[in-house]
Amino acid sequence: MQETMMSSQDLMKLEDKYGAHNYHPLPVVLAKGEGVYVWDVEGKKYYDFLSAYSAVNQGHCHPRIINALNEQAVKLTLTSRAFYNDMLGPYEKYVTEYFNYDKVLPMNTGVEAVETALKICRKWSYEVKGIPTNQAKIIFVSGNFHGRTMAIISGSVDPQSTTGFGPFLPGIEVIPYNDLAALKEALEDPNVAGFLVEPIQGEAGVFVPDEGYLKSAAEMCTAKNVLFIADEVQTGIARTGRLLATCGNCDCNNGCENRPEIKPDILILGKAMSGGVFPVSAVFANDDIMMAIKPGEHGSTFGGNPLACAVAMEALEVIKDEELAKNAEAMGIIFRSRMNEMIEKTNLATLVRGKGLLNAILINDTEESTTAWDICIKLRDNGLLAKPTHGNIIRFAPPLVMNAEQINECCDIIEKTIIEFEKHM
Ligand code: IF1
Repeated sequence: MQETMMSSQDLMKLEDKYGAHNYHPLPVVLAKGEGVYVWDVEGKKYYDFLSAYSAVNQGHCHPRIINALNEQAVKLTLTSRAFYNDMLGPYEKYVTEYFNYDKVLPMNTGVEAVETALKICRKWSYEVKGIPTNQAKIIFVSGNFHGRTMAIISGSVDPQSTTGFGPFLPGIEVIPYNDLAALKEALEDPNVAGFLVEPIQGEAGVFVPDEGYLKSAAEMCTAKNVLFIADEVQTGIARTGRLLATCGNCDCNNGCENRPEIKPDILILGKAMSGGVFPVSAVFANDDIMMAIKPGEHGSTFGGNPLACAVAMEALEVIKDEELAKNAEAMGIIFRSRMNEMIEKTNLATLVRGKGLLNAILINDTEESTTAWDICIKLRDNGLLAKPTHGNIIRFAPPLVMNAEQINECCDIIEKTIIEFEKHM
């Protein structure tokens, strides 16, 4: 196809005319990515501080991952699961050892993996726990984001996710996040099968729960024979400064300094499983749970395809070889320290929070204001791309390959932009 020479404006018009209006992107049109950088069609260079919502943890177009993609792409890309292939078994062995589970059910997108986890949980609850058929309940927490499908939005409390899409899936109960008393009460119901939670709530605005919340929640679930289901689609794969935000007993030698806290009964991963090169997601569980799913009861055309297997194994090797969990931890400490220094100099930013390189700052204005958005437009002009989550919260999540010099330069850009912005308010 002829190399496009269209301008950003022309390309935005094409999307407006021919594409569904299900997004409101920041007005910038990207054409190239490499490591922590992206370039727009006019050739302007930016730091990427969104990483495609933590899918590009290894950096844009990581050469090793692209090479794995290219090598496999000319051999065999897709067989469906109607037949075996020479990549899936080795991949399944690799990732189950990497994350320390008996089995994996390979899918493609994050929401498919969350749906898969809910189905495994329900099936286990009828066949193993003994909940009466069609009575299983799964607990979600308020402020969650697990994707956009009908079952998943049935557990959402965000009007933007739910308005106009009912009726919703029964058997879902929503309790407050970071509230052990609420969980304790909910777990009194003998028909509860599972508890689904993000270790840090990304979309809600990078909400880090109280120290000990996850561990206590997992213990309470175990005591009631309820499955603790961790959605690490966004927090996993080294993003929060350790391999997993729940840091299961993985003994994965991934350079994790932190001792294991909890091991989810069901672990959900996506996004950076492939380094942003190909849709790869996965659901992990031990045999006593995973074997509740029998042949023909669940699957996907592309789930576990040879291309996904090749890309994901290399993407996870990169995480280990480049010690990206450790780097995310170290760069995150610099970032939050610099943001706290900035907060001293401005009334416009009031708080920085996060773990590793999943952080956010609170803008001192109402949720309804456009201030956070307007600041992101100025950040774009100054060569850094970020986007507000809800209203007045800006998420900052660069690729984990960022070094100290780059993170400091980015903090300079953020500080300069916010202080300049405040002067002209
Ligand atoms: C969009 C949000 C982030 C996720 C967690 C499952 C999924 C996601 C914790 C589903 C996906 C993406 C979806 C993407 C924007 C982004 C997002 F703003 F939507 F909420 F990151 F916070 N669990 N999050 O964060 O994975 O099916 O998308 O692969 O919808 O624009 P998916």
